Amino acid sequence: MLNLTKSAAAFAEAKELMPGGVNSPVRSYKSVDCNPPFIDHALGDKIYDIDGNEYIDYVGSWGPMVVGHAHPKVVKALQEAATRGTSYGAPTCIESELAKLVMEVYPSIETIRMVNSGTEATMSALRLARGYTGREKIVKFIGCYHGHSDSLLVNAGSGMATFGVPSSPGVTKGTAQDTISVPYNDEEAITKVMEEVGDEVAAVIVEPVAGNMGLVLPKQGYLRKLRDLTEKHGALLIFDEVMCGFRASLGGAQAAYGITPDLTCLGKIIGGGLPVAAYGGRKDIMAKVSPSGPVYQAGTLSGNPLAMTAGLATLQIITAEPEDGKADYSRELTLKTKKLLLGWQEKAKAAGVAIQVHQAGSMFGIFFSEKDVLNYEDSCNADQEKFKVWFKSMLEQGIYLAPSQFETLFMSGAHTDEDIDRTIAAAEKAFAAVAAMEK
Ligand code: HOZ
Repeated sequence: MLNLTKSAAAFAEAKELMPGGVNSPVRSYKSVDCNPPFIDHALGDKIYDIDGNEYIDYVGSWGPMVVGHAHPKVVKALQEAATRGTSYGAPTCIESELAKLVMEVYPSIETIRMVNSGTEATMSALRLARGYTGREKIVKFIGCYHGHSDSLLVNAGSGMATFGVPSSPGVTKGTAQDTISVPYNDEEAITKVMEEVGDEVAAVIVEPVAGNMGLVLPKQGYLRKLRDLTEKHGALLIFDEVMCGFRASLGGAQAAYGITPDLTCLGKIIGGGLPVAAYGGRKDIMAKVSPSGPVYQAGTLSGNPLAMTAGLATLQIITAEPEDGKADYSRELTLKTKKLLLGWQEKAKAAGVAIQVHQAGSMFGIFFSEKDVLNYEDSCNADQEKFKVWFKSMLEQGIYLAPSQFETLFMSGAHTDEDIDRTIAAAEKAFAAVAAMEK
């Protein structure tokens, strides 16, 4: 039995200090009815709690830790950078270095603005889309989560789905009425909306690979349809690749599916574990951003030298030319992920438990469902009680997963074949626990 005595005491104290004891809701483990391990440190593929338990980590700080925790190259670069001061609020060369590298990997980004979080990136991209088009409405997809700015907290996924409150109190009717939500992967629904009000729509924003209703992949041709419809109606297409950027493929979903959005939002990996996000895209649109143009957006810690350093060091590792005969970084992660999911499928089948697994490069997810999951409704219909039992069994066995079926799991370069074998073996026991629920 996992000993979480110290974590439980730390959580009790934190609950007196912070709402629900946490600074971001899903971390509270409320949805899986147990106390969260309080983390002491993390290294490579592993994360360690204050009770001394070691886990193989597939949360990876919810995505950023693509090269594993405390990678020596990232740590060294950060140590050196810290000795030169931690914030200047003034331009630096490293901002341009990171910008250039991101733009090489994302050719659709012709101009970029660095910000501090995915929320800031999507919020700013929407303001820009409205400023550029002179229109007010935006279209988003049910179960997609784009951070917590008011316009986007309507029918949202992630913690909103986990806690069953997909639209938040505090968002004014005026704001909500400019946000139109449409089911994901439903060509007919989006076509109808665009036919009705397309000329008032500033932007269609989408997670091209949806990661916040669990991992849900776009149907073939769906992203092309969004591109065609937005072009037809003069609306901008915004890809929120905060989660799937550098993951669905090195060049994100836009490279994997061959669709060029007008604007892209990036986050997570771009900061290598420090708070960085960015929005960017077509030059003529980005030219509207202050001080080039009138659309205002600013930030004291934007382009922070430590954050830029961690992002640059991380991107340099994942974009490096592979050594002779080796697959490139992203490909390696994809192959490892595939191996893990094949193992899970095999063990689930042997236990007689129906699951659906999804993969996009190094992102992956599991649903306890007989039928495939294509949208938020399907995701809600998956068996969350089974997920809970499975999750707890995995945690007991030292496998650290996101505590909600509405989140995504991530592979890193630090995960080993041994980790994958251990995780498959743990899943076998966890599926047996799920099977036992039915007896
Ligand atoms: N809910 C976010 C991920 N989809 C962030 C979770 C966290 O950092 O607690």
